Amino acid sequence: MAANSPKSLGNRVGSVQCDNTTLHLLKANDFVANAIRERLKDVCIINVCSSPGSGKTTLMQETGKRLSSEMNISVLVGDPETDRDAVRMKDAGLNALQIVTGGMCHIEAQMILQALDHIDTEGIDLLFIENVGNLLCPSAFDLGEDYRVTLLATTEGDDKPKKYPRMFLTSELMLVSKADLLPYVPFTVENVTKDAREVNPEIEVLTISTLNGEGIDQWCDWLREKVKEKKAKAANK
Ligand SMILES: Nc1nc2c(ncn2[C@@H]2O[C@H](COP(=O)(O)OP(=O)(O)O)[C@@H](O)[C@H]2O)c(=O)[nH]1
Ligand SMILES: [Mg+2]
Repeated sequence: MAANSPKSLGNRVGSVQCDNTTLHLLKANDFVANAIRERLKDVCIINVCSSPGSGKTTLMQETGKRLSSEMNISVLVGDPETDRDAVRMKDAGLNALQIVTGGMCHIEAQMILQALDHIDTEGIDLLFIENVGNLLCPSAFDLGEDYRVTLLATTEGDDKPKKYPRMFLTSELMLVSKADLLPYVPFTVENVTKDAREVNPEIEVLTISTLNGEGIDQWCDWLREKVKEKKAKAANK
């Protein structure tokens, strides 16, 4: 860090640009991520990210209810401790395996590769990876996914895409979740979409609520399309 660290600034508000010392670790991660892609050539892999509590597990449960009859879905879910989310998803009829990261704030590709040895990958159409709740660290780790989907709940404030730009820059889709709460919170979908697109002009945006069903049909259609595309791509190779 530069000599004029925050301490030397006294109590003044400021910002310090830190050197990135993790690049070599990420190269190793990317190598494993490519091995995952190679192994699951015809499986559509979706890395689902967000802060804790934005509604990832609830969305997986709802998606399972709607799509399990037409495709084979499995979920790998990461949390620092407990298997609570995997239990919730199994109760909803999904094949789910918990990855306990032992306190780590993100999932790394090697954790996915290890987990794959514990699930039957034969015939899977769609593999969800529910990442550890965190808008920062998971953004740096490629898990071999085809798409990264980031939820941002209306209760979190519409200023997050610019504060955590890498998460939104590396996501193909932003789901504005808990839309049922929009009448009660200071959050506008227009502002969050504008900020997210200034970070990543390509990002798609969908507004959803698992409570009242808003946007869930569109979300399921998006998934159907991506699964179809992945299978077509694998068949053409
Ligand atoms: N109002 C509202 N609450 C939701 C919605 N989706 C999830 N929740 C609630 O938000 C809390 C956190 O959800 P969860 O799925 O565990 O979030 P995760 O930590 O991102 O996996 C739970 O109490 C859910 O019932 C939604 O669409 N609307
Ligand atoms: Mg969860």
